[in-house]
Amino acid sequence: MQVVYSPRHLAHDIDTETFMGIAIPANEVAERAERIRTALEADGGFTSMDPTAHGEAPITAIHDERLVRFLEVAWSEVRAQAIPRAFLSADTYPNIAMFEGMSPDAIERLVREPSHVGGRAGFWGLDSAAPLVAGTYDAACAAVDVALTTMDLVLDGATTAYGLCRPPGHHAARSMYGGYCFFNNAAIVAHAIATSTGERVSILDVDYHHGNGTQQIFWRRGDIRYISIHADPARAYPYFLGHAEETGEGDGAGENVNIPLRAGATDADYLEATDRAIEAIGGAPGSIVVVSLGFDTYGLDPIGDFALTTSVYHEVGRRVAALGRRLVILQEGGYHRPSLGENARAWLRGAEGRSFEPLPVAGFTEQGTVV
Ligand code: Q9C
Ligand code: ZN
Repeated sequence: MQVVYSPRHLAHDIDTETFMGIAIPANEVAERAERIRTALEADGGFTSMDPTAHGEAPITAIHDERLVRFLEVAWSEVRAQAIPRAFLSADTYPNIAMFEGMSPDAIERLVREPSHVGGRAGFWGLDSAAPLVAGTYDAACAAVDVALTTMDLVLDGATTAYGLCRPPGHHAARSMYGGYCFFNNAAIVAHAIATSTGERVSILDVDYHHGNGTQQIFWRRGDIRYISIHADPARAYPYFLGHAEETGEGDGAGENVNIPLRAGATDADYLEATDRAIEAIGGAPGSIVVVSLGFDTYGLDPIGDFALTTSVYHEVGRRVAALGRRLVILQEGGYHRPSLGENARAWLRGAEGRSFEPLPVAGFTEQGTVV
């Protein structure tokens, strides 16, 4: 399988995020992508290539151009406004209750983007967990190029291809970044496929978290079906979207399929959910599926609460590929660094119908014992 990778992700050089008012060690770090790259190289069955530049048009086809401009200048504004921080995190977010009683028209006329960069980050941001640094914009643009180059491989005839996107994308909505995501790599690709082929496209999101951004972007669209398996938002980020009752509206009615799972979900629970998701994909025409691939469903993930093992990723990859559709597979989350490479190898080998034999990882076994 071809793997698309760019070292430009290293520019999004993060070591701290904010969580409920305090600074904690960052989860979404460069080591994640490097672990996966190294494991796929060691496998021998994967060929790595650089992305090609696709320009800004595919991004602004999905995102508000003003969000793109904010992300482009945010770090220089932090410096220009002499804000003494190692990364940008918002001051104030516009909670919808702030505007209660105002008409949509009044909100549209009167509420505006502030000039203070802490206010601007609140205007465009979802949460304080997406630290923005000097190289974030360039890395986010590179992740989109990685995703679109992976798409090109599949449009040119590959059955499967994998884009090692970093930063991830599925929490980014049309006019919002957040949840470690800046541009929605999978949504940009799904839209580009639908536009260039005229076919319907399905997105299968198997990250632990609900992809609120992808759901928002395609909520009213009949040409792109979004199917997500994730932690119930009652207990997990992004908290306010991801319920089973969210099924889409207008042309998109019935095209949004959310499958929330309980804490402690096992391999068996996950395979059952996978079969439901596969059935939902099979119910829509089209020959290409975009996979938002996350490994924060793993039992040892520091921010998830599922109990999955490496072997189930092989089986999920196998079942998804058995649909007989071509797969554009894009990396989203997954924060237990020692297991990321093996979990990616397992999933991708499954998707190619190949067997999976675990390779040793220094200092780590699946049970968590240091050897
Ligand atoms: N204690 C993705 O997996 N909340 N994003 C973190 C940490 C934000 C996850 C809380 C989680 C965002 C792409
Ligand atoms: Zn996630």
